[in-house]
Amino acid sequence: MSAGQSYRLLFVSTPLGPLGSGAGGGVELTLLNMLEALTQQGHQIQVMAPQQSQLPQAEVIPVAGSPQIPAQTQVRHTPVHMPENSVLANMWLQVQTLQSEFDLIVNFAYDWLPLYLTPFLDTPIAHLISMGSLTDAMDQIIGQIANQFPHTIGVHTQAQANTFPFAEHCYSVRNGFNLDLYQFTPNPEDYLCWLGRIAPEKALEDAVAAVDQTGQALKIMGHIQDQAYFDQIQAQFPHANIDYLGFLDTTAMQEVLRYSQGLLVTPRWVEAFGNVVIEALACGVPVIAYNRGGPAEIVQPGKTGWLVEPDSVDGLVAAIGKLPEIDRQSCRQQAEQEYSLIAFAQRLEQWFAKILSQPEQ
Ligand code: HBI
Repeated sequence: MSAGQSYRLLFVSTPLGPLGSGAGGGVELTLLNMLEALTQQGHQIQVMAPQQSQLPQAEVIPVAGSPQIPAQTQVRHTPVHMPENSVLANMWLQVQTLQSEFDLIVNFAYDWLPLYLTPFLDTPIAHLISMGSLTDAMDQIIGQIANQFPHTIGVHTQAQANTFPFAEHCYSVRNGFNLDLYQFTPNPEDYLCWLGRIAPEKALEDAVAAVDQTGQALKIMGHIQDQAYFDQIQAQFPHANIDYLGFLDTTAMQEVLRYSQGLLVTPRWVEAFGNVVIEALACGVPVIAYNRGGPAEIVQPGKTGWLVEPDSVDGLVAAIGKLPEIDRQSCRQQAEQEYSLIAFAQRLEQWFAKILSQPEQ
């Protein structure tokens, strides 16, 4: 139990698909980590999510209906989509009925409707915005709620906030992980790792180009979102020593990651956070990252890894040569100090207290 207030919280999940299906991407892991972190602190949480959701330690309020279209598939001027029998609309109709049982509602959807409905509901809503700026319609409605309900727009990093015109109205809660799942490893083997969705915005080709020069092995894990893109990389670097291991669950993934000399993080776009960076640090694995987006706010150059000029393969090669200078214990320590579940819970409690201390609208 935290020293302060114990909250009754309603988590309203992403409408992309059932929890546990992977359809919700990174935000599923964030919801589970928040649920564990805040439950440990004594708060009472209920989760509302699309039917067939699986949740280990909490009951789910299941909701039927059609999923939303993933926002990443949209462009600046794409209009707001609402399918027939929308699960998102069905969820928020139920929220209206249940709202008086809770002190605060936490919205996990990157969608227009929950933001638009905020002034229509009595219970305050904390919106956890899980990606950077993607469309004009979302920017407009998030900005409107950010102005009308101060401190209610939560983000993971300042870099993510800076993609929005209302950056100064965003409240950064960073993220948090169950570090018990990651085993610190003092002595690495002779290979590097690359983790993530295999898609152009993740620029896997730069990591392959770097190890093609250094000669080290590169173990690759993650979901192949674009097979043609992956095939093209392998054709371009036929002699690179790469080993694709598939999409593994956390336990199996960290069993490979923990023995690597370092993790290469090569985003072409502004990563809102960069979960894989924390997962590496938690194993004691130094991180080499392009100096852009969320990863650039996490890696401490010379202490827990190296930041490289964005899109510079030569920069990656030079940093790989400097990995032995990093003390792997420092990497684990940074994860424990800043990204543990208890550190995350404290940031979340401060965020909620700030929202609930606002005068009634
Ligand atoms: N798209 N429409 C929509 N709604 C979401 O909640 C959503 C999304 N795309 C991706 C996504 N959520 C999460 O995978 C990321 O925010 C992490």
